[in-house]
Amino acid sequence: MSVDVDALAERLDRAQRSAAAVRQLTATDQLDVPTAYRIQQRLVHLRTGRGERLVGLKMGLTSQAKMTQMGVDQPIWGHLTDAMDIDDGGTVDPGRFIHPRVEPEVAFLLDGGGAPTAVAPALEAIDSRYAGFQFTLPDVIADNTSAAGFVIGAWRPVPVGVDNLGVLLEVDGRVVQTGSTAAILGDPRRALARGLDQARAAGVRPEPGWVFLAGAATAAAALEPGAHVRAVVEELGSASLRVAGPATEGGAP
Ligand code: OOG
Ligand code: MG
Repeated sequence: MSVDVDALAERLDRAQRSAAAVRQLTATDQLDVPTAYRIQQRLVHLRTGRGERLVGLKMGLTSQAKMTQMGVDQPIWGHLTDAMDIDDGGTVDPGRFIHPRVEPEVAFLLDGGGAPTAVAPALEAIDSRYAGFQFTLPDVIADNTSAAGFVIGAWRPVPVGVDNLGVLLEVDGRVVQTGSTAAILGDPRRALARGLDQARAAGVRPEPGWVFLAGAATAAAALEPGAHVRAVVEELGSASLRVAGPATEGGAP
């Protein structure tokens, strides 16, 4: 299989930077999973080459709800950089995204060995670089698992069990998704173990202070201009963000 890994990574990188969707890579190139991860590595390398810093890893498609929503049936892993970091309660500019969605997550804080030292409720903004938010397994792996932004709530010590905590996703104060952390491969810590195994096999070593997103427990919701979004995880608390909207643009009330 002869694939121009650099050219495909550059295409996805341009799509992200210009917030303009592209066709699925698999529309023109035959990609297997290992090649797709090589494209992702190259894509992340382009970002770090511009000064972005790696700050963590993520799992995706670790719940049945997400696999069903996206029509892809295998967990995947990706990279988080500091450019994706959104303050808890912060406001994001929708102009940086193509067709963003948001989902509730559980985040772990890692020590150098990859062991979790703390846990937090989190939100992930995902934004497929593919038209129609549609992709095959190799496409979404190459696209760094649609990673676009993340919000981490307050860290707290990891409780004995994080495997059966209720999860809510609220948009403008209305609950739009409900679930349980049990939906994340049975236990978010399993997603952590699986993600770290896969990352290490690819030569990625977690650094102390890295964040790990275990994957959404529920389907994602559209992230609309002006929206206020909150994830609530039982026992852990909440994380929120606001999208700048037409009502607040240009300093209007
Ligand atoms: C792929 C990323 C999935 C999750 O938590 O399941 C993901 C996508 O749905 O675009 O981040
Ligand atoms: Mg996610």
